[in-house]
Formats: sequence, C-alpha cells, structure tokens
Amino acid sequence: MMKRWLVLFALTLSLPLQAAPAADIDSSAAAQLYGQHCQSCHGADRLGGMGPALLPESLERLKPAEISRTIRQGRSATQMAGFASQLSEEQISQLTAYVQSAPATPPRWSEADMRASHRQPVALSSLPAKPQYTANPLNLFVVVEAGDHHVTVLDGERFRPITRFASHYAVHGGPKFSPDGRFVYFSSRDGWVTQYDLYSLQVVADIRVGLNTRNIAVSDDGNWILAGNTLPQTLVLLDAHGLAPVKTIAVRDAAGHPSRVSAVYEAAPRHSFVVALKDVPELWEISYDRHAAPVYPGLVHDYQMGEALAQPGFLTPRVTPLSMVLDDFYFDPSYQHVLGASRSGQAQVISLDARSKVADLPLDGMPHLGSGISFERDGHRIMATPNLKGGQLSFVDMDSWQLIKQVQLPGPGFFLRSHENTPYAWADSMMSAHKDTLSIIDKRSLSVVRQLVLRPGKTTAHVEFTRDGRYALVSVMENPGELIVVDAQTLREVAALPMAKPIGKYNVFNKVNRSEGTSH
Ligand code: DHE
Repeated sequence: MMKRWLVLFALTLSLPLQAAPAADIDSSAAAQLYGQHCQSCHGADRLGGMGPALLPESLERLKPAEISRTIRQGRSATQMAGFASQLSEEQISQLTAYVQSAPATPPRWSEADMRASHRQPVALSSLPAKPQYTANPLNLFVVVEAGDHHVTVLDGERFRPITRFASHYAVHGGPKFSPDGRFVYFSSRDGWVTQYDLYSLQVVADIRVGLNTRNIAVSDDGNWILAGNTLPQTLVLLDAHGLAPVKTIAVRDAAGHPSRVSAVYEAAPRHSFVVALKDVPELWEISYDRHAAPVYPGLVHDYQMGEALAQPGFLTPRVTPLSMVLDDFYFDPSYQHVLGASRSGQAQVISLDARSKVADLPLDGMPHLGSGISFERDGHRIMATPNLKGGQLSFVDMDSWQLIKQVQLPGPGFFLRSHENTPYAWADSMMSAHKDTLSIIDKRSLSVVRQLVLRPGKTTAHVEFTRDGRYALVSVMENPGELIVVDAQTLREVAALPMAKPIGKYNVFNKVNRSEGTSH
C-alpha cells in the first residue's frame, strides 16, 4: 500500500539509492576488502547468506552514512560485528560505495536457487493442536520492529510480549495471516517468505522467492501464498502449508515488456489474487478457484521462459488493460471495483468484471489509496484516503464515486486506521514537521475533533485497534521507540512498551475478519 510514497521518498530517501558509478570507487580494492571481511556472511555474489543481501536494491533505503555506521559499529542483536578496529575510515567508505554499486555480473535468482533455499525446520504434522500460552490467540498483535529486525508477539489483552524473535532483514509491509489466524506469513525486502506458527511460537517454513520482493498475499481458502517480486520480475505461487514453490510466472505484457510487481492483493470474495504492475499499464487477476477453468497445463515453469499470459483460468493471470500505469489500489468490499491511482496522481475506478474503467475519481494531489479505509455513514459506504501531496483526507461516496469532503491535516502522513466499534479514524502526519501529531477524525461529521501528541518531536504513526476496538496501539517509530496503548474513548495513554522502531502492528482477529478499519 505504500507505493505512492515512492515519489516523496524519492526526494528524501532515495538519493542514496543510486548505485555508485564504478569509476567512483576503487572497485578492486573494495572487492578485496569485501572478500576478506564480508563474503563469509553475505555471500561471494552479495546475494546474502547468514547476513542479508548487499545489493543496491536491498540497501536502497539506507543512506551511505548509515551503511558506514553499520560497518563501523555492527548491528546489535545480530551476528554483524563492528569493523572499526580492523578497517580505516577510507576502507569503510570504499566498502560502503562497493555494496551500493551494481555487481559486475547482474544477479540472478533461478527456480533452482529458490528450491534450494526452501526449509521446513518443523513438520506441520508435529505441531500442537492448541496455543502453548494462556493469551487469547485471536487477540494477539504481531509487531514488526524494523529497528533491529525483530518481531514481537504481544498479548492484546494484557499488553505483554509473549515472545520476540529475529526476523529476516527488513520485513516490509503487513504480515499476512492464515484464515484461522494460526499462522502468520512475513515477507522481507530481500526476498524471504517465512511461515510462523502462532500456537507453538516458531518458524515452520522459510523460502527465498526472489532478490527483491514487494509483498505477499494469502488466499482466503488458506491454501496459497502469492509473492510479487521486482527482482527478478516474477510472481511466485507457494503452497501455504509449508511454502513449497508451486509456480513461477514471468511478469511481462503481451509484447514481452517485463514489469516489476508493485503489489499483490487478495480479493477474497472473488477467490483470486489481484496484481498491480509498476512498469506496464495492466492489472492482473489470478483466480485460485478450481472451477475457473481452463486449468493451466504446466503448473511449474521457469520464469525465463515467460509463458505467463497463455491461458486465463485457474492460477493463470487474466489481464485488464489500463489507460496508464496504476499502482496504488483500494478495493470496494465486494472486490468488484478497484480504485487505482497513478504515480502522477490520477485516480480511476476499474471494474474487475467489466475489465475496464467505469469512472474517474475526483481526487487531485497524490491520493494514497493503499492506506484507505471505508465505513458506513447515512446509508452510504464512504471511502477515506490520505493525500501525500497536500496532507488532506479525502472522503469519497462509493456509490456515486463523488468526492464528498476533504479535511486538512497538519501535514502529509501515510496511515489511516479505524475500527467498527469506534466513531473515530486516526491519521498521522509523519511526512511533515508535525510528524508527532495524530489527528482524530469523527466518522460522522467528517471533521478533525482532536489532535494528539503522545511524544513531542517523535515520529508517531501506524495505529491498530484491539479486537474489540477499545484500545488503539500506536507506534513511536524511533529507535529506541515505543508502542503506546491509548484508550480509544478517553484518548488517554494506558501503557507503553519499549520497542525498536515498531513500523507496524497487526491484530490477528481484525486481519482475519477483514475489519473495515484496517489494511488487508
Ligand atoms: Fe511500505 C505496506 C510499498 C516505504 C512501512 N508498503 C506497504 C505495501 C506496499 C508498500 C506495496 C503493501 C504491502 C502489504 O502490506 O501487503 N513502501 C512501499 C513503497 O513503495 C515505499 C514508498 C518505498 C519502498 O522502499 O518500498 C515504502 N513502507 C515504506 C517505509 O519507508 C516504511 C515506513 C518503513 C519501512 O519500510 O521500513 C514502510 N509499508 C510499511 C508498513 C506497511 C507497508 C508498516 C504495512 C501497512 C499496514 O498496516 O498494512
């Protein structure tokens, strides 16, 4: 859902994303340093090993100073040691530039590489039938802590951590749950998909589906995981029961132009996945309904062969042509309509049945549809979306597709959250000088009724409610940061837990029941 941030982030974070030109660094000296100090953990090909991949694509969100600091000081709670006593500042700079530069041989990740990475440390048949703790398993929160690449499983009633474990490097986006809430699936930016058992609190399967992955979706029958990659440009379908790879689909249009995947979504009422593409004006839908014949004959193929568009049907893409690349989406509750926005801020409504545009959306600026929520108001379903350009919230009537109101926030933010049991929606302004301010919006009057500054000067964003909507859990996205529990009625703080940059938290019940106030 965050893909629209790209444009703003381009100004702030993505400058260091540029791979350093080879001429700027003494690559032979740097390569030698890499071989001596880094290769044993990060791999000779820089694709990762015990440590994460060190490719420009995987490090794109880090500034050079941060990479240098990590080389110098190491990373706490990991195997990454500091090299300050072994390397000069000049050598640290050389290594920093080296890992940000494109490797001489373009990295490849084949079907065989993927299969070789697959691990199932625990047999699913040996797992206990019940949770091994007393907390309510449907009111757990899974908290992703980006500060030190860990995940905390939190009791959502007592607000106490049940366990904390190391994740892969840079888990991004929301973890996804099996329909019964027992398993949670994570994807990391460097291509790992992990299945974790929330009853026995352990990783049960792991596979690397690519070198750079956008996100994953879980089918509503609990049988399939779809992962979308930008490197290589593929979709990978996994068996949700243990993550065995089932099918790899090359992402390209009919003329053969490849595309990175922008995001994959699960359209539960349609029993299909919807795929947003970054580079070609198409929207794909992949049915996992076995009655959506014809069945594609070869379930497994090498993405290099690119047979993706052969025959729409079970597990095979069906293409909706678009007038422009749309890569940020919100779906209506029936999943018949997709609201999509382009990077230039144009927004449209696409019918997945008619496979064409049915309306333009009167939203300007840079609507961030992926963070949208919807709710009932006066017999109408209203969709609310933040806007990354002007920092306003826009409210759209989902029957007429008309804009009914806009309210101004203190500045642009990313996330918007609510719950069926609260009259309020919560929005942040984390991309502005008011990054510490949460705005509380009344869903009846569509106006801001309160502003909340929990930790002055600290980036405060991403709210998720408890199962009953009584408490809101808020992230202080700093390292060290906090997870703050706020009474959703009185707006008073009731607890605070220290966390390492908790970028996101996800309530099992709200996710598996598709609460209208949260992301899916
Ligand atoms: Fe995200 C979700 C894309 C930057 C934190 N982000 C998503 C999703 C996409 C996306 C496609 C939906 C995935 C899902 O949940 O299935 N994000 C992008 C970008 O394109 C962008 C702008 C640039 C990039 O590097 O990818 C971007 N995102 C960020 C960040 O900088 C954030 C704040 C911190 C980070 O990545 O370490 C960040 N993104 C998040 C979070 C979600 C997310 C917390 C899940 C939101 C949710 O509640 O579901």
